[in-house]
Amino acid sequence: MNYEQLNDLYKLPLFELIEKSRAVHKTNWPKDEVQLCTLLSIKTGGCSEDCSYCAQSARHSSGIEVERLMAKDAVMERALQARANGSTRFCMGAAWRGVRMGTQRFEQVLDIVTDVAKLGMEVCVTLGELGAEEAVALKKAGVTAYNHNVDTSPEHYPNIVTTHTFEDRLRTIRHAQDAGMSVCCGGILGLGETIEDRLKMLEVISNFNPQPESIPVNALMPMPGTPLAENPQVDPLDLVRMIAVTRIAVPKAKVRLSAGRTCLSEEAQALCFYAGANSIFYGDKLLTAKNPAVEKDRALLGKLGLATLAPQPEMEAPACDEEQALSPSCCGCD
Ligand code: SAM
Ligand code: DTB
Ligand code: SF4
Repeated sequence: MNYEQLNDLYKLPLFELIEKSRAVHKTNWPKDEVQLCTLLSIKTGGCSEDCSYCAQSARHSSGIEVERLMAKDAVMERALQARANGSTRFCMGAAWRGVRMGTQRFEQVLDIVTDVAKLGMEVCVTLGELGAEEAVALKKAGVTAYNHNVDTSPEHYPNIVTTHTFEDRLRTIRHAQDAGMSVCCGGILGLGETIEDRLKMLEVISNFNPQPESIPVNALMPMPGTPLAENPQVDPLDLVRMIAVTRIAVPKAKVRLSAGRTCLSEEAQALCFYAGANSIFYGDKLLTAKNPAVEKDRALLGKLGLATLAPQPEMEAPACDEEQALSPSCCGCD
């Protein structure tokens, strides 16, 4: 969808917008299930990049403890725990600018992925920039999806990050798709962007060909010591609107209600699910920040009568849409 179409949807009275997104949701996700994903930071802090929202950048004084790449046994223990708790997707994050073939740390990550992939959960990794070769190696090791967010509009991106570009992000996403991995790509609300920026970000994401398999919608968790530490909380109803428009623009994606749930009431989260969110991060911790307790989330899903989505570790990545590839609004992929 293009910006004008997204903006026309966004401007609708809220109930009218939600009625539309609900209808799209019901057609594509008739069972009202929620995917549970557990996150683990396998390498924390000390990152060379200057993303102004992130506690893990070495350029900010967030006070988090820098940790080396975790040993495989320790990761396996956490993955088994996640599976026992009912998670169907295990997402491993590393605070790196990127990874390179032939380095010891990348070999170590491939070894970890190979073993985690045997546990029957979907495996997602987010390791920063990837080249074509690295993407192929990750796919071969058993990665289901690669998470790499565009985070905001192309126009606002340089106000948020200066050590890499929006184009760099797109290149990595292209490499992940070319290697046959599903792509998990979304953004953050609350970075001082306008509504126009949010919709321009969604325009880019919805024009990926193939469209992403999942879209995390994060609400900024202002981290002490980062340049955005004093940013105000995102209005929960703006989050609901954004989720509804995302559901309509990318009907088959899992729309993940991601960072920031600790500041959302149960009622606001319920409205997000009703508008089209069908995935959450599950477990008391995100990468460095807090997430609602597992018991609290279980109780919430129980109260709403929402079932959980079964894992599909062998699922095919979404296919390229030939018609979209020929249309003028296509992002230029070939
Ligand atoms: N280094 C990798 C990268 O940049 O893609 C992976 C880790 S990075 C922490 C993954 C995503 O987490 C970011 O793209 C951003 O969307 C989200 N994120 C990071 N810090 C956040 C915060 N304080 N609040 C909300 N979302 C955040
Ligand atoms: C995503 O979009 N959100 C997750 C996951 N992908 C890697 C990360 C959220 C991080 C929140 C801040 C923190 O824990 O430091
Ligand atoms: Fe590093 Fe990723 Fe954080 Fe940016 S978002 S500072 S690349 S860990």
